[in-house]
Amino acid sequence: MSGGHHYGDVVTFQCSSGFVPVGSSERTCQADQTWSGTDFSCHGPCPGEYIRFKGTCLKFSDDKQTYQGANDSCWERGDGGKLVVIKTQEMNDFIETNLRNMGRNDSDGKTWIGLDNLTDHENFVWSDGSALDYQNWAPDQPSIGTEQCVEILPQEHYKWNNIPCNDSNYYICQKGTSVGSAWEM
Ligand SMILES: [Ca+2]
Repeated sequence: MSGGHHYGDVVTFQCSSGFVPVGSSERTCQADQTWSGTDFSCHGPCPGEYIRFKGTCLKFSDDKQTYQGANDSCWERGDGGKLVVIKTQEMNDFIETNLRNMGRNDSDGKTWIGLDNLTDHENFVWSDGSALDYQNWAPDQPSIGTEQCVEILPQEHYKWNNIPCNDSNYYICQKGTSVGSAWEM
């Protein structure tokens, strides 16, 4: 445990003005020498049409594109964004809620996520290069064959399906934010 803290010590954190706190602002040194709660960090504002999810920013497209077109759109018009990487059930639920609120609740609302096997033909890999750990496939997916890109199916309880990459879908871009200092009080 850093900083010479002892069992029972409590530390509180805060962010500089203009930065958004993520994680536990109060953490207690526990008997096993770990801190309670989750890592605390401070994040800058989300740009333009992006909305915040924890320490990251998401943008739900208004238009439909091929998988490659969606990638290009996130990068160029999103000023360096990528197709979304979904690592937790909590993030998957957040995306589902937003799609529902936008009325994307049937097969017209199919939405690309940043998952494909275009580079590694054996495995689906996220757009940030990370491996597929959390998964939310629809029944019998991913199907075998040439369906190399992954979409959310609103009509299948928002679960995932691999599909040919030249289909035209809505898409979700993701950007990180600037990270500010967390001040220990
Ligand atoms: Ca499929």
